[in-house]
Amino acid sequence: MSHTLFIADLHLSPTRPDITDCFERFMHKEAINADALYVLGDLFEVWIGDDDHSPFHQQIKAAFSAVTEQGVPVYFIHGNRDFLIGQRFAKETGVTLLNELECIDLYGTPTLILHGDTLCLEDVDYQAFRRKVHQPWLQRLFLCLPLTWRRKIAAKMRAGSANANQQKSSTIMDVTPQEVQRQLDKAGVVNMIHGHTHRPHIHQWHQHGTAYQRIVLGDWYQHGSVLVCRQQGCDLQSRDFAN
Ligand code: OKV
Ligand code: MN
Repeated sequence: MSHTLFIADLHLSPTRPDITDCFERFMHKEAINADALYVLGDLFEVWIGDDDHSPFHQQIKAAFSAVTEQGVPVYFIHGNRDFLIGQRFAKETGVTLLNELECIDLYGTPTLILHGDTLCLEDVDYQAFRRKVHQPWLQRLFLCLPLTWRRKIAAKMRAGSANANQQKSSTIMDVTPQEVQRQLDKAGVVNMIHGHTHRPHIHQWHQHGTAYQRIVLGDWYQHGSVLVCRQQGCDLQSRDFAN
């Protein structure tokens, strides 16, 4: 019983070798020594199907295989970008896919883990987009298309969304506090870990005399961001790209 690692929002892509290098270093040097690794979504900037076997994807998958083959359990929750990661990816890497909301036992502390996009109810455009692309029939249809078509459709969708996001205020992009409380109360726990908002912080508050904690993971845009949890508690840390 040593420590458990959490990461999210790496947004890995072939255009950012600095992030990829930092991630590979993290996997080979750190994840290998952990009790478990949880990836809470948006590992990839783009995911259009497990059949996309580009050299870049093979390289990232190899990093996961190396860790799982050493006996370290690796768990993955979908983000809003890589929600199409499927059982084929899981089989190729040894990673276990989890549901969008899970309650885990973190050294005796029940903890709710999720990507975090489902907490941002004020971003109504995104919630509508999510409902659409999470329809199983639409996903099956999309995955039947040739990879070249899927690449084109995905690029068009990303270009459209980059435009829309420039207009949105920071409150709209953050979590809805009432939804955080509702999810915790529904699960009957007082601890939550998520990513998505790119605002790393350990929030603590009281409600009706009960102490609550919500840990937000950071993104990997300017440095790596890692949550290290032990029996005694959790620590939000960063990792330099240059090393
Ligand atoms: C991921 C986001 C693009 C946000 C398309 C059905 C449909 C899946 C898809 C295509 C796009 C993921 C898979 C991507 C996230 C965007 C733009 C905005 C806000 C269909 C199922 F509808 F075409 F049939 N996609 N890609 N966005 O490029 O990775 O999260 S993506
Ligand atoms: Mn996200």
